[in-house]
Amino acid sequence: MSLFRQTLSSSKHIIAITGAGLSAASGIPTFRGAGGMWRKYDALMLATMAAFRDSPSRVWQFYHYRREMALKAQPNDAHMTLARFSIPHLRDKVAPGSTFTLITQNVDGLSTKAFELISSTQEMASAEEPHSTILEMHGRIFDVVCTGYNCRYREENRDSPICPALQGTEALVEAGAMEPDIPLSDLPRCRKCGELARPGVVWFGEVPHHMDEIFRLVDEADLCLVVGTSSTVHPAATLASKVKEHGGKVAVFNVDRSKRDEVADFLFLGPCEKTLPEAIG
Ligand code: BJW
Ligand code: ZN
Repeated sequence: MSLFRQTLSSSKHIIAITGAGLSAASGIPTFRGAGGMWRKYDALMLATMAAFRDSPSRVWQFYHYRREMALKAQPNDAHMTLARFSIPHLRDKVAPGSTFTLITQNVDGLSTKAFELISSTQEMASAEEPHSTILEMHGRIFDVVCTGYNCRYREENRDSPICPALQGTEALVEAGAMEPDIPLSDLPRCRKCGELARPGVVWFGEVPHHMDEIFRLVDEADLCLVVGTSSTVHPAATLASKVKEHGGKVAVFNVDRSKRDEVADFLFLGPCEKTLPEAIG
């Protein structure tokens, strides 16, 4: 820990790459752990355009179920620690003038919510200009995007349920009932042109968001915190190795050993809602 603290205090450009394990303590299931199955489907098999084309009704039920869960979830101590760390005057273990950027694969919005909670407390009252950069590379579960080729209208939508036909379908999951086949016309539609809308997340085969910015940050980072990710999905999986290649340090926070954690200079094994506050809080 003391060696990690020394590295932290001498780092100028710090990034964190976070994954589903960050939100596990908020009650949101990870993709590859227990709960990574939704009904009989592997969650990852539903995160593709092919799955959506095959059954928009099934994929929308999957995302409706997760939207309802995310709407009720609260940030945990790991989100709050990262949010506090993103505010320069609350970040007392690092050099003045250092930067911090949170790059998250999560779509649940809990990192943004944590920052909003910190910003609204007294902790911010005497602060200089708040500085927070959260890059949600796999999009947001509360965004909806038009599938119409000439439209592609995107908007935030936190309605619960997102449309009447999906109401109550989340309860069927627990009951193990057959999934209803909801007609296309009753699924979420674009508010501008009326075409079928899709969840505003990044599926396999699609290009993650903010990649130019992320590659620039990776190139200049001298410390990379890798939090609660299995590091199996590209390009996020190899960003820490790129930091390492140009001489930066890597600290991994995970309950378990994870893929590529051999690049870590520091390995904090345990729930990140405990290890992160100890290390950077
Ligand atoms: C705890 C904990 C606690 C639990 N505390 N820890 C190169 C090689 C091979 C394949 C590819 C490649 N490049 C691209 C690909 C294809 C593909 C890919 O990676 N496939 C793999 C399966 C091999 N990648 C893509 O298609 C990506 N696009 C792309 O690369 O475009 C090209 C391009 C890139 C850059 C510039 C220009 C062009 C897109 C990937 C999109 C992934 N989308 C999903 C779904 C999002 C929507 C949704 O949420 O439904 O994103 S898939 C899913 O996996 C989701 C997650 O963000 C992502 C990562 O999962 P994560 O977060 O790591 O979760 P888990 O469950 O795997 O792990 C949880 C971890 O937490 C575990 O380790 C636990 O131990 C730990 N944990 N509790 C600490 N309390
Ligand atoms: Zn549209």
